[in-house]
Amino acid sequence: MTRLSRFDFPEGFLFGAATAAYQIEGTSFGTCGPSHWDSFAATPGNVVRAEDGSTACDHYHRWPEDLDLMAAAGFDAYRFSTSWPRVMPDGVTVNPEGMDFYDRLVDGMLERGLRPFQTLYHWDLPSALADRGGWANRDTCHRFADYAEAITRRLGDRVASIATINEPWCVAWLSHFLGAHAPGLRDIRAAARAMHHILLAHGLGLERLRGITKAPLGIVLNFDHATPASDAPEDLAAAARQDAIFNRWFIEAITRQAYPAEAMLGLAPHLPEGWQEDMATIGQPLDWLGVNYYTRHLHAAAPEAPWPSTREVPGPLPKTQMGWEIYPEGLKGFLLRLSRDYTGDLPLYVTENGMANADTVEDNAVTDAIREDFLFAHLAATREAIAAGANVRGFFYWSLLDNYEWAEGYDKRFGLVHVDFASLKRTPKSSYHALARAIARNDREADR
Ligand code: IFM
Repeated sequence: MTRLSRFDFPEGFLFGAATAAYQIEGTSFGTCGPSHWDSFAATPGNVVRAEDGSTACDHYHRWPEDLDLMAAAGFDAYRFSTSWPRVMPDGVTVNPEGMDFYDRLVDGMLERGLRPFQTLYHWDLPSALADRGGWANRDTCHRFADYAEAITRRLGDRVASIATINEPWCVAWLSHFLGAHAPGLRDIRAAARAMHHILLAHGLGLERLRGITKAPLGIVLNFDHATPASDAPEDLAAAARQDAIFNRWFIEAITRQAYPAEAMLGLAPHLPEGWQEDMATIGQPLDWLGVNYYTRHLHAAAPEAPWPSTREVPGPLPKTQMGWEIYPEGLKGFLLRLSRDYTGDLPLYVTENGMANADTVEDNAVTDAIREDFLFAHLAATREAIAAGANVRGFFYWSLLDNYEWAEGYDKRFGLVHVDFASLKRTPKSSYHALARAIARNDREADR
């Protein structure tokens, strides 16, 4: 496979890696408040071995080493998230220790020439707000705007970019309808409310931040190619329903101030009263859009099941440790579809793309050739999308480090850098070195 380099991308294209607070920091350090992920993980059956984020990668103490790894690889930017319960342990009251931590972290990035790409909400909802109904409760949207304002008043003069929410589909559907993530509900009414409220939180957050920071503001959506399991009309319709729920709901609300009819068929009866009046807030202009892409799924009709009456069918392609099919064409497809149908010239960033693999350390090294192939195939897909007209400005690999993979605990390794969760030792994998060579600005750097 051809291995692209920095010079195959437009001038100024940013290469980075991404992480999220709960997955790496260690919530037992630095007076971080409890979040719904702590209680979800403590409930038997939710998370592999009931693992949680209390230690994670101990990035709270080891961040200088982690940022050094980013800088040594030649990355331009680091996508991280700030933890709401660290900044406001009870969801509303500012914790100076939490603020100071992010202050040091952002300064640490700038000292190393890394542009800070901040995400405000990457799933760690303070327990105090979860207790009051979490994302099913409209009030949480206003509390989010307060948190967004407080942290931005502290960091907004230095961060290069702010995303309000990471992957609203996961926050809402995966967590309130499929029950796979905190709070683990399987309730269509709560799901419909969360589908709307998470977008309202985004809109209220944007409103608050305009004027207090010059950082470009956006949101990070995830997309999963909905492939019909067959050419049968019922399967085509099933895939279209899944596409509407997963891939169209959020982007259409943001860019068209409307929800797709195929999804409204099941969700409209459960939306909060007066939802229409929020659509202008939700659809405020963005400065950029983040695109997270991993895989595709095959969908078939399941007429015996309640709406959306679909089931997943295993696909034939090679799979990652997550069991996700490797399908780089989907990334190119989404970048072009988004540009064509929704975003036009708005800057797009691939804010997450990566794979889990059962990596092991041998002789102090990790060879993950399969991840190298995955990475370069998705970089090639990104470049093809750019050549076909998509305005893509950067690519962030998920993740810098092996980390807490939510309901999968620490089993699934997505990192460019291996983490031994007993000793917390970091070992850069061959994919880290391959990417560092690809993005080196000159030969001397490449030889490092
Ligand atoms: O680990 C997650 C991340 O938190 C959000 N996007 C997908 C990743 C892999 O599942």
